[in-house]
Amino acid sequence: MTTQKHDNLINGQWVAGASYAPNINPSNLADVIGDYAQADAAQLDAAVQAAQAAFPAWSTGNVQARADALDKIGTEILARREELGTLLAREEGKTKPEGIGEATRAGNIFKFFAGECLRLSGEIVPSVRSGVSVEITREPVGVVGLITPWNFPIAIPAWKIAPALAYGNCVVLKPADLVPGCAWALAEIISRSGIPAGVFNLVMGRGSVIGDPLVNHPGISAISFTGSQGVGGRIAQQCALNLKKVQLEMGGKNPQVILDDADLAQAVELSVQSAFFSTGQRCTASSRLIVTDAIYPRFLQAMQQRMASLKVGDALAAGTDIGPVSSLSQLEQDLDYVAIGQAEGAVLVAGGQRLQGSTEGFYMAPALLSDTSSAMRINREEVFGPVASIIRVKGYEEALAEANNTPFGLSAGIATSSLKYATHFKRHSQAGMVMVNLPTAGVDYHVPFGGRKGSSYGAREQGRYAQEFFTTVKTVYVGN
Ligand code: UN1
Repeated sequence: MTTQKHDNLINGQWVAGASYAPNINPSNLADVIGDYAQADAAQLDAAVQAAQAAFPAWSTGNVQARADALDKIGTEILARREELGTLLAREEGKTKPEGIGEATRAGNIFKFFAGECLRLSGEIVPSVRSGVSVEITREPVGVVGLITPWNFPIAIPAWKIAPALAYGNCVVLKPADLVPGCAWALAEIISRSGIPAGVFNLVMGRGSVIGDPLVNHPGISAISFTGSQGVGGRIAQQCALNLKKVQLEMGGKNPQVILDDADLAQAVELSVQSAFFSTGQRCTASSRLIVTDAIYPRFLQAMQQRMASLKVGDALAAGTDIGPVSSLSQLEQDLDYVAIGQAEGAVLVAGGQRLQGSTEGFYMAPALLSDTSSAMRINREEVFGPVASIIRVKGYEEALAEANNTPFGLSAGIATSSLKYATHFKRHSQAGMVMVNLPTAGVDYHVPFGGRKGSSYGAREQGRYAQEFFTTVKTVYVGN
């Protein structure tokens, strides 16, 4: 079988990789999507140099041209959302409707930042000295390195690339090795958008080969990373040593509180959606369901019933609720954590096994563990799969304490009909995003995204707040 070769984009040219790696469909391991270039450190260096050379003209260039290019990219993504969403489902394993939803989000992000090109503003303030005025402006940071994860193969590249370009930076994108297909498709769209050669560069390959050279390259001014806490911590150290700006979005162990006065059907639906849809592979997934005493038996039973009706299968098949896990190593990690939870004393009340599909793939029945406590590893470490645990509590105060009893702090949800508890939770949850009667996962694209504690480091992503990271402030004093 011959597969199409996909090259890196460096200085406006498609450049063959030092080697190629196959991109394999996790729903059907016999389906090879294509071969994708694997860059070496020399190619990475060429990409950074191209971006450096493009920076002076791009960063001071016409903002209408910038806005037009981003708008064109967004328009094409939206027009091709079905095709791109299908590619996404095929390479990552989320369902086709989820893939199309993500492609739509990516298109909308480019449209939003097309508008932001024209809205960047500063301040003019009086000086404390007579005859002097002060201007505060924002300027691009330089060449930014963007390192994106495998679980959102088009939305996360979009939400880093679009603000980077809108605010006048040049980009070197290193997408996750596991899912280069959507990043390549996005790069191909960008390459025809009118953006000058070298402003945007795609360098595919393994983190172990080009990750360190990217982070440590003297031509890179800032790194924006989404991925694991372990890798994020190392990147932060390297950036600190090199005095680079850094933004990290890492894991979550997000609580979903369910109070006695919650609407049961709604609580079950939002728990299933956050814990298991997208195969639980979201940093915003609800992995800890914190349930108060009186509703607990009804909630548990309704969850088991709802989970029994979930259809796990081929991501591209109509009617699939939950696609496969994205890789074998992730599937092994998910199954390991189910066993770790049970060894710690948790009771497996639904799913938790590998499933056979009609094709060979990484299928797993979503797992629910009951009788867990916050001290257990299953409640302290991010699993990143379709695995959730229940923590039973007496009432709201204990629920809030358990929700905050975690090294992470990305998203937190509460299901309640009480204005009093909802209001208290909004203020006292130690998370960057709080959801009232909504799933912890699935966020808007035009408002800040990010967390506290071990979940995030540096400035927020998304919306207008993205300018904190992708610009640097200049204070100008003008004498008369
Ligand atoms: C969402 O829940 O809509 O990697 C987005 C992640 C997050 C994105 C979640 N950065 O899962």
